[in-house]
Amino acid sequence: MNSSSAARKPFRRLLLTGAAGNLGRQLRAAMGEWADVVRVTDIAPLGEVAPHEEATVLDLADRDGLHALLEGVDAVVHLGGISVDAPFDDILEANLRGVYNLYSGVHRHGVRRVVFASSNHAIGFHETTTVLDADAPLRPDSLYGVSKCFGESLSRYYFDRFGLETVCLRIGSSFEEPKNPRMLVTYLSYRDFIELVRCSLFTNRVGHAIVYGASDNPVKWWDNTKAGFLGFRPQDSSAQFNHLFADRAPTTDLDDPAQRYQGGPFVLGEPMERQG
Ligand code: NAI
Ligand code: 15L
Repeated sequence: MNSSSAARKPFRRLLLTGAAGNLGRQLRAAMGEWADVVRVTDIAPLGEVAPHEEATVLDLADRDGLHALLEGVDAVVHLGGISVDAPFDDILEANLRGVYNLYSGVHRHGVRRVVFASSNHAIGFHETTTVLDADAPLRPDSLYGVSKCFGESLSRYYFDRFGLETVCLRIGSSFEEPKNPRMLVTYLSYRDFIELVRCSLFTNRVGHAIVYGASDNPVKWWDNTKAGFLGFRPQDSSAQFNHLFADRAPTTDLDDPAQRYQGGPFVLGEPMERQG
């Protein structure tokens, strides 16, 4: 092997949306190992831009702007959008219009694959006493969860109609550490998150896949057997954080909806409208 072929990275150009966010910031360095050029975009400032990065501040609701970013891209990691429950009009622009703009551009520019950050809130109204796999019916727990169901359905349509591949990541709770007892079940370490994205980008032929994003935690609500072809093997576990909640052990008070359902406190919200 000569030195130029040894230096070649697997992808020529990747696009990362939501690059200024919590998980986007974790992924940027890793993506630099995977692609010669990483286009990073967000509505928020993108901070220091590495030599391999091309940075654009953009609202996902700007269809023409987003389409321009998709030209010449091999694959997209779509993390951008509102990441908690919010008024309908905000969800509409960032998560519904945003994901439509993405897929219309991906199709137009012949991009081969999308890794879509869905969420456990797409299935949050399933009970905590059940274990779900990729075929579990959607049961969103919030307008936010509904927007993730829309993204999953839209990606399914683009796969069935055009063969455009997507891996939908139903991410649990990916933070530095669990913030409450529920997250001992839903915790996904940053290292495991990066590995899940890597598997989703590098596996040959994924079709349209649903995979749950959780570390190898002691208690599990999700079974990834049907996504086994991705080869995702979490390395971390929330067990190391048990001591944080020693005085607040997870309970299963089925009279409390926030404990009865997997979505936790999200199930107690109500559809919101923007004031003024
Ligand atoms: P985050 O809120 O930190 O990052 C989302 C990013 O999207 C932000 O930087 C924000 O500025 C950007 N954004 C919002 N509206 C936008 C718009 N209209 N146009 C362009 N950019 C916009 O969230 P985080 O934790 O990084 O999550 C990333 C993705 O993963 C999100 O889609 C979230 O729904 C999903 N997810 C995250 C989980 C977690 O535990 N971190 C759990 C489940 C899903
Ligand atoms: C999500 O979808 C959110 O983006 C994140 O902020 C957490 O709330 C997470 O789910 C969770 O369920 O803990």
